[in-house]
Amino acid sequence: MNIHTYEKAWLAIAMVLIVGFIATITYGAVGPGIAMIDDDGGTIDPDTINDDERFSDPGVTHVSGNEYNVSVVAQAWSYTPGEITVPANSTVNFHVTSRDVTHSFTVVGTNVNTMVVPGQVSQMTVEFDEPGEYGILCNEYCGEYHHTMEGKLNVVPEDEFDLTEVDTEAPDEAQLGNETTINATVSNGMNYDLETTATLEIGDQTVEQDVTVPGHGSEAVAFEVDTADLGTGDHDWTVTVDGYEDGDTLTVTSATEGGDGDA
Ligand SMILES: [Cu+2]
Repeated sequence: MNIHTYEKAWLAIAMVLIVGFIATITYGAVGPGIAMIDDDGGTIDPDTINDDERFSDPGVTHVSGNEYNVSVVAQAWSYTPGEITVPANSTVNFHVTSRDVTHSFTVVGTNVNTMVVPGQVSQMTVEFDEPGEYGILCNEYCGEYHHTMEGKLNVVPEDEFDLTEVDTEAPDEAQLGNETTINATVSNGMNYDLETTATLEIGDQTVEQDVTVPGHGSEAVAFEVDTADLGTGDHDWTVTVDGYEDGDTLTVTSATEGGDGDA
């Protein structure tokens, strides 16, 4: 059979186009890591999210090395936590679920964009190389204030990142001459030990205590304060650990006023 040269040329071009179209569609479907929501992340009862260990305390947890888990709960019309901070050069596994209706979890300027369906846990893994700030928003219309549903993702330089927290507990009042205790709890969200120093500043006194906090744990630090050194009056105090601080005011009353009131 004799095929005309132009006919052959057009057949060849048509074949190239067909193969090209199939290739671009295949790349678009699997190349950029786009996936349909499925039950990989597991299911969850939306009514008992607060009791579920994955979401009872949503936020950032250190897995190991430069890998972190971030759990997020979406609800009309906010995300919990509203602000997420992770270090640069990290691999982040997001787990997101909804408390009420269908939302989305979209990190603007990245390819993080998933539907968030009540009863399902959406899961994505993303690498963040450079520090930066990203907006988070909801792409699924979810009610009257849908347009206000937003969050923030901060990718900070590695040396500015940690998961240290400090909480304190102390009496508001003490009687002059008595000892009182200011208790601090230092928690460490990383999975290795944190060796650091807790510093109490009260009046013109500074007391330091070295503390080693186990990975994913917390450690109590007790500061004994002698009120005789402070004198009566209000004394502001702070406990500082690695730039994090918590504090309050201690009122020292004279032995005759206040106190038990049975003078
Ligand atoms: Cu929404």
